[in-house]
Amino acid sequence: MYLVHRLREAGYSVQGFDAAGDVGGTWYWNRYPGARCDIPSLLYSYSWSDKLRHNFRWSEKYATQPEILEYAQLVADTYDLRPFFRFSTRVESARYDEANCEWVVETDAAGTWRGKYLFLATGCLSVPNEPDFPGQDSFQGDSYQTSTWPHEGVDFSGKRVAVIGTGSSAIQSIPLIAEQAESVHVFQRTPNFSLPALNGPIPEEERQAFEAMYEDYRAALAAGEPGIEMLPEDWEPSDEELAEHVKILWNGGGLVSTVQIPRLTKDERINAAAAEFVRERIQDIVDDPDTARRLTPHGYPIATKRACVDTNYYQTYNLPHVHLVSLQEEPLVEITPQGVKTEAREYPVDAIVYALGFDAMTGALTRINPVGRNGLSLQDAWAEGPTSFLGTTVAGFPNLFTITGPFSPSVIQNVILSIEQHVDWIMEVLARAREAGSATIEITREAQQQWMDHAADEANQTLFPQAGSWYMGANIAGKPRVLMPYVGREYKQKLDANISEGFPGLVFS
Ligand code: NA7
Repeated sequence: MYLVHRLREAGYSVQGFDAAGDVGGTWYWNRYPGARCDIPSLLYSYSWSDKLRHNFRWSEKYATQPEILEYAQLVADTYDLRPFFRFSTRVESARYDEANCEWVVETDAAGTWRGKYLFLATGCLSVPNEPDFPGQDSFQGDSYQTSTWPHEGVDFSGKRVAVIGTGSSAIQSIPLIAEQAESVHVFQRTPNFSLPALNGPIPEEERQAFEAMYEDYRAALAAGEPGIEMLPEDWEPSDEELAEHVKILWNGGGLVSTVQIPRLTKDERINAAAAEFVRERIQDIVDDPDTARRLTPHGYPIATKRACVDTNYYQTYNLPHVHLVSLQEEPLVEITPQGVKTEAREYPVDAIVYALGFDAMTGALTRINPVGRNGLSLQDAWAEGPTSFLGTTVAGFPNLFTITGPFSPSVIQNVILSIEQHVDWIMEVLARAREAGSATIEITREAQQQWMDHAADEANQTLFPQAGSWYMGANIAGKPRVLMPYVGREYKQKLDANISEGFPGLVFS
């Protein structure tokens, strides 16, 4: 929406397509009970519009899906953006017409379109990891996916429910499903670290304090700084100081991440202390020692799979009708007409909730599979793993830009911020092309390789590669293993330098 707004302001004609029935992206689709953002809502807002800021009042520290959707709708209404989109329209393919320097886009519901530029703003977590269990079609009860939840909601009252998966979506929804259901069986493949959200209404003084520092906050973001108070990167706490710091964060409902704990995903000692603290809390909270043991994550550093933020997740396992099944101890064999069968036994249920995650960061791009110069498709270009320059453009694909593409920090930082950074950079690039009268804009393979080498360098200084996470593409069979988010610290500075140095690496012709 921000891109369309900027393009229109700059006098371009623009046509948007979205498979969804309305604006909202992730917040349009993910309507499962408990769906929330795990970035504080005051920060999860566009910074480019004071009008929006003044016209919307976030009610809680972490916003619910309905409230974020409402915000997205307000953006569309305020800037009258809907007329620029064709909704319920899926882009099926895109091909670069070299002779005319244009992209040709085929849709399922709105025919074929041509445009000089193609922007893929298709989201990082938008293609569901579809369930593919033997026998699943034979199941006689109701099946749901968290990522494509029925708009009318689901009533689980009196139902025996199975939830498969224990990522963020499951961890948010299980406590609420358990409030309704007769019984819940959670099928867990890998235990996750989850941290208490301590969510609640935003206190008035906090709201005012944020307002008071807002201009400074924006200025900091514009300079590529975090805009919120942080410990210095070279913080070297003693073991005692570290333990105390982690405890304060936990008790204060602070999301444990590199924002609050410097070098959490780089320094083994710091990471181990934080991980151990959370493991101990799981033992404290969960009454049944065997359930606590199975819920306790081991074998990968904390925050190298995205840490979850929850309300009463571990506590829910103390309810007599909630049961944890470890698929490490009893692998899932099949879905039967009656329920879920593991190597140990069959669990009869009335409903199955699949919370299996997404083909993250690249899934939506490779499904459109744009075909660029010399007939090279994105799937072929990425056969060995994705590539990009700054996460915004790909060599061999002139005039194509990605918003929050691989090798940008989008899913590591606040994604709203990434979106703004990408759109702002793209608008600068387009202005330059317009000024020069260029028909094409294309990144060189050398510049792209330099960015990839730099991104790999940054990745290798972290603990992220130690986890089989969606960050690494490890959750999708056959997907190349590479850390897809850019984890360097000075991303905005790199975008700005590219602009101020006259777009090195980009060829305008
Ligand atoms: P996630 O975090 O990718 O979680 C998916 C869960 O589903 C995770 O526990 C997986 O186990 C599990 N999974 C996936 N495939 C299977 C199969 N075949 N069998 C059993 N279990 C399976 O997705 P979410 O939607 O919860 O959250 C995505 C992001 O949204 C989140 O990180 C936030 O950024 C917001 P695994 O760990 O792979 O063993």
